[in-house]
Amino acid sequence: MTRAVLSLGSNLGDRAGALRTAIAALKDDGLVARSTLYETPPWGPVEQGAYLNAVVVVRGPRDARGWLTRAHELEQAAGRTRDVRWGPRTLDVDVVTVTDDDGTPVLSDDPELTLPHPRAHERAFVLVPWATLEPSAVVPGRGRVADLVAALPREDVESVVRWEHLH
Ligand code: PH2
Ligand code: MG
Ligand code: MG
Repeated sequence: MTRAVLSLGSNLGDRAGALRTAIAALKDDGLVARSTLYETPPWGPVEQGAYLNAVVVVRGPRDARGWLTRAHELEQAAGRTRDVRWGPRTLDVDVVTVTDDDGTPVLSDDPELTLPHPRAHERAFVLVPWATLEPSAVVPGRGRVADLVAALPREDVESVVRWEHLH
């Protein structure tokens, strides 16, 4: 068994519907915890609309590669087409960390599945929702989630706004 942290994002079409459908589907995969939905400004070089983001924790019999396969299945089910890097998408599911049952982090420098996710430790749209679920979780080589949030620029943290309770 492994435990995985997944980051979900959408900024095209029915954003909340895409996230909720994916989270519901993950109940069959050992969903342990899910954050609420957050609205977040688009990060990166591409001009695009605001995202809804969420983070989930799952635990199940898959290995790291198996979680990536599951992530891609969920993206496909949401009608994802692979287009511009960092561009708008109906659903993006990224594997952030994977941990063995004895607590050993899975590390990978495979370009198709880098673990831990190479940018998660500096993205408020991952860290802020994650910190609500497991603030003491560690991004291997980077530190505790709560400490990583505390190290972010304040405007980054404030730009990640709880969305679900408003809708
Ligand atoms: N994902 C990206 C690019 N930029 N910005 C936000 N706010 N949230 C995302 O999930 C996101 C992004 C590429 O995967
Ligand atoms: Mg992504
Ligand atoms: Mg992705």
